Amino acid sequence: MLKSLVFALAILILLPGLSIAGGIHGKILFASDKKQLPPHKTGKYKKACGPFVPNEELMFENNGLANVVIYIEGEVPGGKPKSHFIDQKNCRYYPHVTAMMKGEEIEIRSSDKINHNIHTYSFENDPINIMFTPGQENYTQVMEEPEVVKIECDLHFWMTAWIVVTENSFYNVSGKDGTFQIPDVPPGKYTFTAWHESLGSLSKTITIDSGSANVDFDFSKSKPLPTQK
Ligand SMILES: [Cu+2]
Repeated sequence: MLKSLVFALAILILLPGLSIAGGIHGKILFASDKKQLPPHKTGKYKKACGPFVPNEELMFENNGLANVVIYIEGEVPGGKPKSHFIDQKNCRYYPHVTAMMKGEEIEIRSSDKINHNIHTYSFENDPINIMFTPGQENYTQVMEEPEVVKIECDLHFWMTAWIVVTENSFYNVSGKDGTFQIPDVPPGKYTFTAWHESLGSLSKTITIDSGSANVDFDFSKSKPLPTQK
């Protein structure tokens, strides 16, 4: 009885590890003497938004960099379609960075009781420029082409977000501590790119076999890019 219980527990503990077999996992490193960026002051909007809103352009902790999109370059068959949304909440766009595959839909929502605007700067995809009033219906758009798209709110200068549209379904965004995983990558040789909004891109060629591979990207020496739109 005890033996089978221990066995069952061991399986449960091992299962999360099994889920990334054939994929990659790793950490986006950012060892820097830079300080965290100070929050934005909301000025005349402080009643509706609170006095400060976090600056999400460069977020790191314990040498790990958040909000980095890691993806495979080129067409790769397989993977499952995913759903995506951006909410306008507490005078920020949440999430700040979205990765999605071409042909997938993004749903724009607003949870706030004040007006916002969602204005995309895109070249390959249809632009979005919509005013959101409280309680307004969600808006959904298919992102057809691979591209990095910046989003701004024309009413609140500090509100920015990014959508990275990829060519395949093998992507993810690094968490607060810089870690990420991309499960179930079919065996093959791939170029993996890690993209950050203010530090640019790093790429690595990696061969994936049936096991899982660890891949780290180090942005510690990357210089901030000129402001993009
Ligand atoms: Cu706004």
